[in-house]
Amino acid sequence: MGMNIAQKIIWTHLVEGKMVPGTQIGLRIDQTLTQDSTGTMAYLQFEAMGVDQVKTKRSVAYIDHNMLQQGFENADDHKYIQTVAGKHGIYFSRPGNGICHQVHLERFGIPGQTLLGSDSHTPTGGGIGMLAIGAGGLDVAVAMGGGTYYITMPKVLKVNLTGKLSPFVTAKDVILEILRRLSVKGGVGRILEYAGEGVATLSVPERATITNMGTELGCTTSVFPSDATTRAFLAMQDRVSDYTELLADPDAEYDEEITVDLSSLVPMVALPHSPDNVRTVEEAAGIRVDQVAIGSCTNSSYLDMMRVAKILKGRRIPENVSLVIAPGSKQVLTMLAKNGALADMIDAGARILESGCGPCIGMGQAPATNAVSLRTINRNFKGRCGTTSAGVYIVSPETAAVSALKGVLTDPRVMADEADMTVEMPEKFIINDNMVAAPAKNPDEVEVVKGPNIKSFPLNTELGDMVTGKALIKVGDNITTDHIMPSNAKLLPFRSNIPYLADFCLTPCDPDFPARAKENGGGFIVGGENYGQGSSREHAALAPLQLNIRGVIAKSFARIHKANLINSGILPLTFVNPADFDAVSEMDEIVIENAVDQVKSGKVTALIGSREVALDIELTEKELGVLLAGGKINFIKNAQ
Ligand code: MIC
Ligand code: SF4
Repeated sequence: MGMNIAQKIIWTHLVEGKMVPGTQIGLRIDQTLTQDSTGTMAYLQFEAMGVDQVKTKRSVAYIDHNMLQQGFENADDHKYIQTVAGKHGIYFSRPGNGICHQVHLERFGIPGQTLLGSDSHTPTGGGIGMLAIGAGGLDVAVAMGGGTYYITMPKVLKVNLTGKLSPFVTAKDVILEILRRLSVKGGVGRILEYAGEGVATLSVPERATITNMGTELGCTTSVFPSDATTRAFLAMQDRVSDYTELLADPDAEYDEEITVDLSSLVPMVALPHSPDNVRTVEEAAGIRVDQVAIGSCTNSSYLDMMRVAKILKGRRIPENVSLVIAPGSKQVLTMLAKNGALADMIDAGARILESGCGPCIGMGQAPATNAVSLRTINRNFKGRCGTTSAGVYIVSPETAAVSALKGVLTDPRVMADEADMTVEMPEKFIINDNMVAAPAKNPDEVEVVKGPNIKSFPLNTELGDMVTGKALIKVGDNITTDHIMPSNAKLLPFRSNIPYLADFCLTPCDPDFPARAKENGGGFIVGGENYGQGSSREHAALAPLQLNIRGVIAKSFARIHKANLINSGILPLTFVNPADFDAVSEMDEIVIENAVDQVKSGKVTALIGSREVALDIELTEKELGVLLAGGKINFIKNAQ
């Protein structure tokens, strides 16, 4: 029987297990990436493992998130990452070089290879046929040390693309349509593999937009074939030698299949406050727009920026709209500067930001009170932009640019006759890697610099037989990591300081949670479906650990967050009967007796208040070992 692309890459990297969905597999990791907001923790953990030089084919440390430097903290973190990278064989992409996913696609990604990144949008690499997976920093640290990466073998969902996109309908609209159909938890336990005649009509940046935002479906990753279009893209990057063809076999089988007809799609928008709250732009048109932000790892490629420039050229942004644009990489920015497109943007009234995540993660450009902000980003969780009362709408760059000009949310097809949208990909991109520092030739001479804001991370202890505590908070469905460990310009500088961050844990849900957790000496969190969706930040597990959280009892978990809880030794328990969730009240006493044996058996009975409640704990063999040891660091230490 033939194989699909996901199976082919898994098969060539399989270290342990069989490719049976739902069972544990171990993968060899070729490449890793980190960014600064998760990177400091990943490198502290890497250092704790005592490995001298990375064992991967290529590891890159990017600085792209914590770019505002209002104090010494971010700058200190950059220095730490630069020195630790240089010492251990890791390439260092300097601040200003661009957003990790965009730069990795341009300069480092290789079809057919595996990439593990400490950022949930690592699947961007699927746009050139990589098996690119987001994970917590500790898992990435282990992979840098040559360790196997364990996951549950996902199902492969074939997304059959037919037809061709119409003018002003974009890759962003494709993924918004899929989110509309499948929801933010529709991808859990799945890899989305794109196939069909429509694939050839999409360029690499367009494919990367789709795989990037596949993350919002909760899937393990998304992947496109590596074909003539991929080859041409790599040639433009002077990297044709990195190309290998990677196609599904004609008789490949898939676990599931959906079809998306590109020809019938129209511009789409995700309304506040969830990426799956999708409507057509036509349905939502007319909403007043205060701010428009174009950029982020989803939509900041040369192609995106050129289309925006074409729309803006010779026109003017009205005075009640603020338009900010952040090109995704130094390469993109340089190209725009040289071909005049940047001048067209500036001329129209756009504010140009440096190449980085910027507004997407609330690092500046927080909108005004009650403002409407149109953004080309991938997630619009409440408060993520820095202003809780603002409504963030997710759209394509075309919809964003046209709406910026009109001052209201507008279907970009109204400009079909006015703007010529033909954008040719360049024959060669401008290549200048002078913002990437190669690892040190003499690692022994590199001194790793740690500023005063870098604090050690909390460590759990091995699982005891009696686990008790109160239900300190009860939250609803789809709680994001932005709720659990908020990120914004005020908090991101403390990503290396868990004790400080812990005081903000779950505060968007309940400002008193950290104080209550401290007063009670820790306890449990109770959640609904898809608890922990969103980011890969392990801070969403480490901050609860700092507050002595022993377990999270939820209806279901998002993949990366569950792995991060396990890595921190926190029990991820699920209700056997979801109705039991309703019966739990905040401050109920929870008692799990005989915890070690119960956890080993996968079935846990807990006394919650006065009721016995049946819980599941679904763990692979490896995860069980990690949890019993009190987290991955302890597990690794015990094995040494
Ligand atoms: C995000 O988009 O939420 C982030 C910030 O890039 C995170 C990483 C982080 O929290 O540092 C992600 O997607 O993993
Ligand atoms: Fe950066 Fe936003 Fe992409 Fe996260 S989603 S990596 S914050 S641009």
